[in-house]
Formats: sequence, C-alpha cells, structure tokens
Amino acid sequence: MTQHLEEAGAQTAGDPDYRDEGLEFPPGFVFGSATASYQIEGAVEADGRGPSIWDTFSHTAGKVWNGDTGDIACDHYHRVESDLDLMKQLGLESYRFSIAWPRIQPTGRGPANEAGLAFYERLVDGLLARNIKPIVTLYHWDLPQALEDGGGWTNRETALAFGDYARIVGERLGDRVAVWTTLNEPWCSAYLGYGSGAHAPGRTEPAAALAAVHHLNLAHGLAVSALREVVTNDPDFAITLNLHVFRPDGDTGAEAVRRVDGLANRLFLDPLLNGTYPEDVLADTAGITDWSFIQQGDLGIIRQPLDLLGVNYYSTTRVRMWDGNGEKQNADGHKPSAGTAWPGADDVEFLPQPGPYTEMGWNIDPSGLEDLLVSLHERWPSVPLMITENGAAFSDVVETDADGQRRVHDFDRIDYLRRHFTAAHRAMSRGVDLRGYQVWSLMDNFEWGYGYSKRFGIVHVDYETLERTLKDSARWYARLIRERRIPGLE
Ligand code: IFM
Repeated sequence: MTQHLEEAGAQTAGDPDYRDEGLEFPPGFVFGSATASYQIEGAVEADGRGPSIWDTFSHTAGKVWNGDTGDIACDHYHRVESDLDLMKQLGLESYRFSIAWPRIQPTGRGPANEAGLAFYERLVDGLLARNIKPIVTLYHWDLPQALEDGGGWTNRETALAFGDYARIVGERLGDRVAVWTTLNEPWCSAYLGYGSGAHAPGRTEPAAALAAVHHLNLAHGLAVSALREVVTNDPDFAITLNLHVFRPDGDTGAEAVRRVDGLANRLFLDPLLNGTYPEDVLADTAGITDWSFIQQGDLGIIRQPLDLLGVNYYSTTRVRMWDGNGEKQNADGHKPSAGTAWPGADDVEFLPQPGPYTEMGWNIDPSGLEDLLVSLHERWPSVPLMITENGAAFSDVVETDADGQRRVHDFDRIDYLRRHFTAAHRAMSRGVDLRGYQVWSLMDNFEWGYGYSKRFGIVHVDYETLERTLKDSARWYARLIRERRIPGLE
C-alpha cells in the first residue's frame, strides 16, 4: 500500500477557518467523552490492584514532569458515582473509559481479581442506568509490571496474555458493553514506550519498538477473537489508532511522508484491515530487525472484521528528508527524549508547523481531521469510523463570578472543539460513515510525561481538593448534545 493518508485534500466549501454556523448531526451520532484508567483513577493500591509500568515509570526520578504520579490522580476510583452524575448532567450519550489490566489480573496472568471486575461492573451499570453507552478500552497503556519484567510488548507471551485478559473481562461484561476497543494508540505503546523512552517502560531500543508493534497488533487480534467467543449481546469491536496526518515539505516531502506514514500508520492499518505488512517499511527497517517475530498465521489473527475504527486526532506533522546541513529539526510533537520514536527514519526531519498552538505546543489544524477521515473512508469505505479522542490542553484559570460560582472561561477550548466538530461534519457531508465523537477529556488528568501540567478536561479538577468544576466548554458541549447542532460562540 503506498497511498498515504495526506492525499485526500479538503474540498468542501464553508468558513475557511472551520467555524461554520449551525451544522446539525444526524440521529444516531453518538456524542461522548473519554478518559483512561491510569490518568484518572488513582487508588493504585486499592482492592488488590497490581503495579503497572506507569506506576514504576512515574516513580522513577526524572521521568515525569515535577515527579507527578497517578497515585491519586482525580481519585475517580472513589468518586465514580458523582462522576457518573456529572456525565449525566452534561447529557453525554457515551463514555469511553479504559480498564486497568492490573486491577483485573494483578500480575497480568492468572485468575481474575474479583474486586477489580466489580469496580468496572459498577461503572458500566452506572452508565447504563443513566442511559450512557459504555465504550470500553481494554488497554490504555497500564501494562502489569510483572509482564514487563518478562519482556513486555517485545515478548509474544504478552499478546497471548492479553487475549486471556480480554476473555476474562468479556465473560463478565460481555452482555452490557456497547463498544469494545482493544488498544488505545498502539503507536505510543510501541514507539514511545520502547523507542524514544518518553513513555513507560522507558526503553530506547529501535528493534524492541518494532517487535512491540507486531505483538500489539497480534494482541488486538487475539482479544477480538476471544471477545467474540464470549459476548452475548451485539457489540461493536474496534481499535483506536492515533493516525498521523503528515504534510510533505518541498521536493523530498513525499519520500519523507512515505517513510513515516509507513511507521506510524501503515504498520497498523495494513495488517489490521488488509492482513499484510507494508513491504517498503519492512525493507526500510531491515537494518534494525529481520521481523522474524512474525509467525505463520499471525496476520490471519490480526485481521479481524472490525465494526468501527477509532480515530484519535489532535494536530498535523510536516516532514522532509534531512539534507545533513545544520541541526536536524525534530518537532514531532512528542516530549524530547533519549531514543527515537521513528526507527529507520532517522533522516526524516520534522518541521515546526505554523500556529496557533495548544498548550502542548501542537498546531491547531482542523483540516487535518477532515483529510484523515476522508482518506480512511476512501481506502476502506466499508469500515465505519468513530472519533475516539479529540480535544485540547490550554492553561485554564478558575475565576469566581459575581454570582459566587467557580467558572473557567475556556474560550480557546470551545473554539478548538467547534472547529473540529465542523471538520467532522464536513467529512460526513463528503460521505464518511462517522458514528460518533468522544471529546478528550471528560476531566483534567495525568497527562503522562507532562504530569498534571497540561489540562485537557472540559471539567476542571482542583488537584488539592479534587473538586470538579464545569468549564465553559462543558456547558457548550452539553448544549451541542442537547441541540445536536454546533452552537456558535456567545
Ligand atoms: O492524554 C492522552 C491520551 O491518553 C491518549 N491520547 C492523547 C491524549 C493527549 O495527549
């Protein structure tokens, strides 16, 4: 496959800045919000939970900004009922959350920990009681530390263990969950976890990163087939990818895009949806690994029929081949770290993008979302899409209004969301089968290597008191959901 994701250009008319007025979403389109276990739950030692790689990593000096950890986070584990009420108050139609594997199997193997299952059962039942669809992610990066001690995602055994874990969760919740997402952003697990070292477990071995890619793909396939055997309702099966939208720069841009699109997008999309690995990427990386960890039959396991492809989108990336002069630019949007997140593409240069930017330093470009959705639809027209994450970090200020209410006037976040909802709507008007949108994030939380310094929530969390405060963006989103039409700015 050599068709790249940047090729579908924006075609629809409308406000050039993606601030169209009054766009309406069809019935059935699911408006929700998303979180992840380690980012919000806290309670890391409660009820038999085992340690995860993020516990180890965040407790290692110098790995996370300010030494922040997920020990307490938003204390969602103990506040689940009031958080559910908050979701109801916003009118959410779905809630995408992840299950912490080490709560279910403290060492990643063996019998289920009843208390862990009971927690997620309470959460799912609480959602259903409030008429909110549960969208489960089985893995959002909190690998049981014991599995990492045995090689983590570089070891095929971890993929097999993941299939067993999926079965355990499916046996318990498989009559109630609406959407099962196996993995969140395996790109991050593989390349940031084992390549750049910016994420747990913090390894910096290019060959390990590529082995992790394959074992994550395999884990997905094993999990979907295990779930299919045990669920008794009719859920959707999905995976969530953070597909990169690359913009080519200059004469060498096309070759640079081929290289990084191969690593970031095609190494996942091709096996998952076509049952093949891209030959050009295997060749590009032949000096790093011989890919002999791909065993006979693996691709058949990985290619499972999918009901939905989850798409996480935040910004775009501009690339060209480095000419060897001056200092190579590495503005790929990720935290600078010891190793490379781009094995075999050391000669690709990541150029800074024009602003405006979010607090993460990521450029704001809703056209990238439209292009991405349209290009996916063009390549796989029969695969429905769901935006499983989109949102923005800004430095929010809590104010007390004249009426004595705490307020966060997060105009920038509303504008970001408004423009990206417009992009999603435009993609739909170009034929994309887009089923829903899960805003990242329901509440401020532990932003991995950045600790609590970046706030993505539409609900503010005071990390001293753990008080939740609806930001203006939450009120804006509640109105969007109520009216099923994008509100303007007031
Ligand atoms: O917070 C993360 C999330 O865990 C995965 N997707 C990107 C978000 C913002 O960085």
